[in-house]
Amino acid sequence: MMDEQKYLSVCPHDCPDCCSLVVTVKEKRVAAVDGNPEHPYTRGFICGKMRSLPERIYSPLRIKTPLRRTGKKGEGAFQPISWEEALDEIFERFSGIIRRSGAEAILPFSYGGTMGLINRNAGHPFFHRLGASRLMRTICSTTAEAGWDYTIGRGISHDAESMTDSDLIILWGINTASTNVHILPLIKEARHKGATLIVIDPYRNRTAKIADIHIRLKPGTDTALTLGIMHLLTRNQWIDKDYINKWTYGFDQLEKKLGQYPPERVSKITGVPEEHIEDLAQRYGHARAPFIRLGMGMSRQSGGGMAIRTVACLPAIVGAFEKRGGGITLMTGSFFELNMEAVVGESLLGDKKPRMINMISLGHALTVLDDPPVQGLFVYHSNPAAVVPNQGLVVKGLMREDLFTVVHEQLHTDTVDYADIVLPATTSLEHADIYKSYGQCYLQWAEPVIPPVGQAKSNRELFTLLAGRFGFDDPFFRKSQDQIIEDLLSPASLFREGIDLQTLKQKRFVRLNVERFGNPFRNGFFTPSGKLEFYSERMKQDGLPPLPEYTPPAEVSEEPERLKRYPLTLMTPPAHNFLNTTFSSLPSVLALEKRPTLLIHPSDALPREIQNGEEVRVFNDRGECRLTALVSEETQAGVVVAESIWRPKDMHNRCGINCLTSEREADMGHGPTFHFSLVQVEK
Ligand SMILES: Nc1nc2c(c(=O)[nH]1)N[C@H]1C(S)=C(S)[C@@H](COP(=O)(O)OP(=O)(O)OC[C@H]3O[C@@H](n4cnc5c(=O)[nH]c(N)nc54)[C@H](O)[C@@H]3O)O[C@H]1N2
Ligand SMILES: Nc1nc2c(c(=O)[nH]1)N[C@H]1C(S)=C(S)[C@@H](COP(=O)(O)OP(=O)(O)OC[C@H]3O[C@@H](n4cnc5c(=O)[nH]c(N)nc54)[C@H](O)[C@@H]3O)O[C@H]1N2
Ligand SMILES: [Mo]
Repeated sequence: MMDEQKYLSVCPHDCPDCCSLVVTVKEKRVAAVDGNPEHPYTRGFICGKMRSLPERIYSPLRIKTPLRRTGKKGEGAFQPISWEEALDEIFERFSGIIRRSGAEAILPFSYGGTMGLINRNAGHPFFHRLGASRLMRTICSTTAEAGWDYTIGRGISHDAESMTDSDLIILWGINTASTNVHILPLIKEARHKGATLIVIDPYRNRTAKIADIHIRLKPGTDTALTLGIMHLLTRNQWIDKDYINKWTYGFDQLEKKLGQYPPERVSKITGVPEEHIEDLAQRYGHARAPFIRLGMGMSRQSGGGMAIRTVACLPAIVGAFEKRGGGITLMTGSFFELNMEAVVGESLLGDKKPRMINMISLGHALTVLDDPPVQGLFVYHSNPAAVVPNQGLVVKGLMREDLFTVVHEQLHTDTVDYADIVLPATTSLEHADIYKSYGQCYLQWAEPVIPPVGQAKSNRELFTLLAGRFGFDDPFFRKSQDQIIEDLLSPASLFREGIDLQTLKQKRFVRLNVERFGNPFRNGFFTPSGKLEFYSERMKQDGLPPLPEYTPPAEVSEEPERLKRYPLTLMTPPAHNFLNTTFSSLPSVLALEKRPTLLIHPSDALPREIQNGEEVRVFNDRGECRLTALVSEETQAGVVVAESIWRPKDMHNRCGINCLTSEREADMGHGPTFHFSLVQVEK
């Protein structure tokens, strides 16, 4: 009989679902990965991407030994070296840089390859101790979090599982059918009981296709749409006065503003017909328990923080926060109440106050920044050559002969091509870790199910070795894995009551004590006033408008002339079969995703004589991409959509989609504006 065993694990990828996995191992090799049927949120199924994990683990692109560059930067030619040699070289080169220019000339760069708390953060203590420049990790959620925090006070949301009892579900700026599929069974359950599903999105994404109603607004106009809904709710008195009086702050000031947002004006701004705005307000105002699942989409706009904040205000107007099945979810991460210092090690900074560098400005940091210029770059679990905006500038920086670049990776990515030293990384099935989630309420633990492939080492092993090589003898670097977990779990927390190291290791997943249908704000909000803040004094202090207020997309308003050269708005939301760039090099996945495409409306294609299936040039001042046109009414006139992120090396001239996006920061939280770039399209 073939030796076949099943083990539990956890999906490590950057996705709110954080699935519990059942892994089949045959003769020490991973043969299959499935969803755990015992896990209430995973419900026995996983996305297609994760099914291809075995193909990824044993991919011919897998990095199995440390490597030293032999060819030119960007060529991707390397020769194997030993771990000893690699660590020695990193020590020598970094020490030289520190002697010449100080430790701030070294920049760590990491993001979301793994969500495991131990490995994700494993480099932080090392770089803090070194005194390296600090990376502001803004590329994904900080803008949304900032908008939410000003309004609600803390990253706590309703448990998404409670939407099964809602009669009106709104998926707002979120492509659930692709980006967080485990919401679908919850929606199905609610619809079975009669709920209506509304999707609010500039294009007809996979999720809009299964909705009852699709509201197709112009990108970056959610604040105006929401204020228009509020205008109608208050004008028609479809509001919950008692709730507003008891649990909100600044309603009078808000109400005065709402006069500026009648349906006629809102329709002009958003492109949504007046009768659709009226219908939306009517449904929201009359629903028994309306539930909003808010995504990241609108936060990737210049007014993204304000948009998130404004939508977060909406449930308070109708008192939806306290209705069973009603409410709103953005993120659930704060429920876990972990002591992140246990992994992050800020204490190791001591008196040092190294400069902060925003990751979305990596191009600028590598080419313009001075005093000192960045001379050492250490990339781990991220693929900056592909995922960071203004790719042209990023690559210019990575090509610098005087930049010493180390990349710790599982597969040979675009970023690896620019490395001086490459280090092999384990996958989640080869190392242990603890996982929280940003979309559900289960804490999970995973042990390795196979030995490391080749000479791969986990992030934690790598940085423990490096700390040793640099002679850092702080007790922090000698903590055992169990000690780290106990430290993480150390703060007293009602949500985590009864969850300790033993229960976690034994049960593998434990639900937090978050009441499934409860109102997490029943004792108030986490703002200075203890209420939901329509008016925010903190925003005023931070130089932002204290009340919800629409501002047009910055790329247009700052230079209206730009529209003449680049009349189309490009959005770059995630592709169904990729996870950022992870999985985008696997043959089976590429066969499904086919080719990099550009969705373009017939009214924009026609005057440009663009036929369906033709190659087009998409360009602006920052760069140019070649994509295959999909002429379709699934997008609106004036808006083109490139589902992303394809590997730049699979594209013309190695120009990935981020050749077109900008380093511009959104209004709050220093996050990117991936879904608004003005472009021109030509045959
Ligand atoms: N298949 C797949 N799943 C993923 C990922 C992936 O790459 N592929 N990435 C993962 C990661 S890291 C994240 S952060 C999440 C992100 O997943 P989501 O929260 O879904 O966020 P986005 O995909 O950025 O955008 C969602 C939708 O917002 C729309 N949108 C863009 N601009 C606006 C706007 O101004 N207003 C409104 N209302 N909508 C707008 C886009 O068209 C898109 O359909 O997904 C995770 N899951
Ligand atoms: N145009 C555009 N750009 C975007 C977005 C968009 O919507 N549009 N989305 C943005 C978002 S939301 C995000 S979160 C970022 C994501 O940006 P990244 O976090 O850079 O995501 P990935 O491209 O998936 O790259 C992660 C890499 O980590 C590696 N990896 C995985 N696990 C480990 C590990 O344990 N150790 C090490 N050393 N390596 C590991 C994987 O092989 C992979 O190459 O991209 C952003 N970029
Ligand atoms: Mo993300």
